[in-house]
Amino acid sequence: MELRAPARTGRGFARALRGSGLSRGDRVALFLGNSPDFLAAYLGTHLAGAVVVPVNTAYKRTELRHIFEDAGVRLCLTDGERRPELAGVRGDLPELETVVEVGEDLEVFLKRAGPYERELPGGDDLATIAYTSGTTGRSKGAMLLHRNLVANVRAVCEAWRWTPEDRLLLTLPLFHTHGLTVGAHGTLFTGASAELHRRFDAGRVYDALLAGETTMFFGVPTMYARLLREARARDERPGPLRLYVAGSAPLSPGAFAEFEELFGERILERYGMTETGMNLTNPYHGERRPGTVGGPFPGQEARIVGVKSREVLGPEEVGEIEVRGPHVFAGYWRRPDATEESLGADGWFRTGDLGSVSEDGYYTITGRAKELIISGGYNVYPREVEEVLEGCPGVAEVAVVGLPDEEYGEKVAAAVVRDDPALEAEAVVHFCRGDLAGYKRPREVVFVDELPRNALGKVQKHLVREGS
Ligand code: MLC
Ligand code: AMP
Repeated sequence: MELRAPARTGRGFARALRGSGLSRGDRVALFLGNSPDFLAAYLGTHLAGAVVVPVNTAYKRTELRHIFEDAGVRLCLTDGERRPELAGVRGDLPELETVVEVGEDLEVFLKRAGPYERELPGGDDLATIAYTSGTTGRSKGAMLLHRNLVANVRAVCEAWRWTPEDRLLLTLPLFHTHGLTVGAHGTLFTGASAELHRRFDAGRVYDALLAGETTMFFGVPTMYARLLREARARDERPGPLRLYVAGSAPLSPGAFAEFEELFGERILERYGMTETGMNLTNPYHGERRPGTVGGPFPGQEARIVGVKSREVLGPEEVGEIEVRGPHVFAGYWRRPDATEESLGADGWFRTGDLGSVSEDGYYTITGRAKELIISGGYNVYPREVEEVLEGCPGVAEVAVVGLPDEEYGEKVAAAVVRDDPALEAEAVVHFCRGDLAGYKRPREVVFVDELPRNALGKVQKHLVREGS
């Protein structure tokens, strides 16, 4: 699938939005797989001055209901695969006036062209509400302004020397930061090209790399693990690429070294998040140091502060990573409390990630201050899974933790106290089916007599992890 900036269709989508009575600031959800239609609708929504709400295609009805309700989505573009899931909650969403499915339905929609004057949104206008898992179990909408997105893509293109001659092999999902605001934005911003795949398939990616037209590949560590497996099984090796980038989860130094051995390339690891886009990067020229994420992108700042003291720490001291710059979001949608907790009046954003910085400016992420599981580059907040499992008949208490996993980095595991001795692990996993995306469902369920608690009654997750 060749990705060309779909200007005509983008404008067509903008006109159709206007024709449907949508105005500036209205929310439009994109709940569909990677495709040129996704990108056309994305650009068209922005051209119409409306706000994009990208939705993870694995989401089930509870997740969908929350996001659509919270964002007040008026129109959704979806595809045949996703439509039934959305149909299951449509009745609960009075604000959702229109659902358009790609294909014939979209063609009809595009004919509804309304008056459209070219009036681009301003830098301070809201561009996107990107939902990111929340500590309370409910995901929060990160408000990204047009100027945040522009600052981010400028910094990325400068740091990685992106040029119009580049051709990116883009297999990351477009509904998340990595695929969208790095992969797609960089391509469109520089006027480069991209080969867009519907989904990541290691064999297909390997073949595409062998074909020799790609200059860049971006992936999460799970994708690199699968590419390494593919390489081990094959004799032929891809020629040199200008740039391989890894991020969204930690890349192990072992994978970095094996990749260099088999592919002859040093992966550039970088660090980002939904609220900020890209924050830290290993250098394009210069040493790419395994196990680190390098230093701030151009025009940005980063620092390490004490978790309790909030004082700035020196080299090699572990604390919370804070970042500041024009890429940092404007706060959480309708959540001033959460915004205040994470975004200081001085502009420093508390990432919730722990790390340290070396004397020569390389940051290392050592852990998380927030209770977060990252499985294959997808974030899972234990509380969200616990809230669903607490409703499972036979479950008295539950604690969800992340355990190390070879393929996905971490996997979701649940320790369950049951009040029905006949309750089985499969039933617990099955119970989540309608409510949680597949990657959030526990891969492991252990039954325990009681959950370890401290004197205040709080579950001690590190003990749960050790016991699992
Ligand atoms: C899929 N499955 C997962 C999973 N992905 N399980 C655990 N963790 C995951 N990440 C499960 C599905 O639920 C399904 O199980 C089964 O695996 C097969 O589904 P699939 O769709 O065929 O999966 P697969 O193609 O194998 O997906 C693996 C993957 C994908 C690595 C290609 O997870 C992926 O695209 N990850 C990238 C996520 C990403 O873009 N993150 C960036 C966030 S932005 P079942 O039981 O349901 O049948 C960010 C900021 C930054 O973090 O810095 O970039
Ligand atoms: P998300 O909220 O989905 O945008 O995920 C952002 C989180 O992914 C960050 O807060 C980090 O915990 C994690 N992350 C991103 N890149 C890296 C990386 N290179 N190494 C370790 N963790 C990362």
